Amino acid sequence: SLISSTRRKVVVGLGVTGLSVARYLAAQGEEFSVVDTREQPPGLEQLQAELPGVPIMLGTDAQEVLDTAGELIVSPGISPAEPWLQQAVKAGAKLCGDIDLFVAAATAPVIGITGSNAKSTVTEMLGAMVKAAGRKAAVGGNLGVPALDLLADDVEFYVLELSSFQLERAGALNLEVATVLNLTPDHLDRHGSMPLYHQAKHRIFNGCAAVVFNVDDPLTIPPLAAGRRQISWRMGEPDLHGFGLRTVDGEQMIVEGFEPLMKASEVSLPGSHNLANALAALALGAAIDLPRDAMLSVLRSFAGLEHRCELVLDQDGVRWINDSKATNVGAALAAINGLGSQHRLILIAGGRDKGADFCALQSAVAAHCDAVLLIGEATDAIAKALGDSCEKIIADTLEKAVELAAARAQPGDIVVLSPACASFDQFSSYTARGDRFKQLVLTMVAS
Ligand code: UMA
Ligand code: ADP
Repeated sequence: SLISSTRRKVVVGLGVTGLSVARYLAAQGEEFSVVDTREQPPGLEQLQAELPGVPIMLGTDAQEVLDTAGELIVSPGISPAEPWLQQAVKAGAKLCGDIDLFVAAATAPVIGITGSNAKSTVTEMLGAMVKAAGRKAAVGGNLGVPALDLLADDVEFYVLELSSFQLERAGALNLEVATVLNLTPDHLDRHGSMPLYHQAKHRIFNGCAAVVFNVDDPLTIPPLAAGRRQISWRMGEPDLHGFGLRTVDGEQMIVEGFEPLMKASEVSLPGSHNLANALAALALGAAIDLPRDAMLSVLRSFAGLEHRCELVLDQDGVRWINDSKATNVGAALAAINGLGSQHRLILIAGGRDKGADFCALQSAVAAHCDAVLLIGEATDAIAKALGDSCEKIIADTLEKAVELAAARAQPGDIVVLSPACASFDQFSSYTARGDRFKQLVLTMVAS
């Protein structure tokens, strides 16, 4: 409208995203200002050094700037439901996110990947597949490099991990390929309910050309897929043109329709949850017509990401595994079921509760865990939810948990940090938590 075109753009929230938005707007020659509710937001010094002329307002006195803005480009860290944002929207400002600016500027096809878990793993797998096919991929978004910092003329495919926070404020993204990998409860403290969380995730499908989904999981299937290219996968015999698993001559094979592609046992990453990830990556690669050989070679060699079921130490028959990235119940369940089918587990869990239902852990813990060592704020909630399904030990800190686990572990056991919680009660991030775990194991346990 006339009003919004004469009003200013305002970057709301600095941090990694706000900085990338500021850089992009400055490169476009746009006038804009930056606001952040924090007095010392991350990225402040960098912004002042890189773009010295940009007006910055910190703290709580920015309401007038917000109310008179044309467009608010809001960081994923801030809920659009904040009253001060809603007031600005009522006063005439349009609200969007960095991904809206990104898709408007990108000239190569964009593949968007969301889900409660496995986003980073599948995003990196698909990126590696594009590269193995000899094509130039730019990989980032919610993981690694923020989307707008990826923009470059020579990119052939953008592979983006997208979070529910990024999607809830996005308009029609018109992606080349979009997928929701899986949907289990997470971030309910922010989204309020599963239906609202589901709705935020499914915004990824708005206007997309092709969809990839798990036929067995209704929560991954877009309601209005007609007219779009559809490629499905499932952890079992697939649809005629989908990807899945079939037993051929006694051997479990990854297949496309009826055609065997490779042995499932050749997939480099451990656990059945990673077979699901392999199938999703294949379906995404097929949606952009990548050559099959390139995709399969990546599945055979992919090294996996740090902090996701990462082997730290294998000593005296005990394996120590860092799965600090398991910040919700669904991810912890994947680790317990995936690793527990072959080994007795000592599980280290707990941290900041995001409003999760820990009862969902009960049967898997009862089946696979010798003991659960509890740390952090969620200790009581998890202990209560687990009931008498296994031995629970209150460890409070990660250090104490490692000490207790070392005293208890027997040859053949796996000690796994798979917290089912956010890290922010005791650590600055899940990476800091995982790094600390590895350091403790390597100093207190390794000989
Ligand atoms: N905040 C304020 N006031 C503000 C702005 C932010 O208080 O004005 C606080 C909020 O509590 C918010 C926190 O700061 O939760 C984080 O915001 P930030 O400015 O530090 O965020 P960025 O640095 O821009 O990082 C964001 C993503 N963070 C979130 O979505 C919370 C990063 O994902 C992402 O990598 C980055 O953009 C680049 O795209 C992190 C994440 O935890 C890794 N994502 C969640 C997840 O994966 O589960 C969704
Ligand atoms: P995201 O980016 O969605 O957080 P990651 O690939 O970083 O996903 O993995 C996050 C957590 O989820 C890790 O603890 C990992 O072990 C677990 N995980 C990996 N694949 C799956 C899956 N298919 N289902 C459930 N959990 C998974």
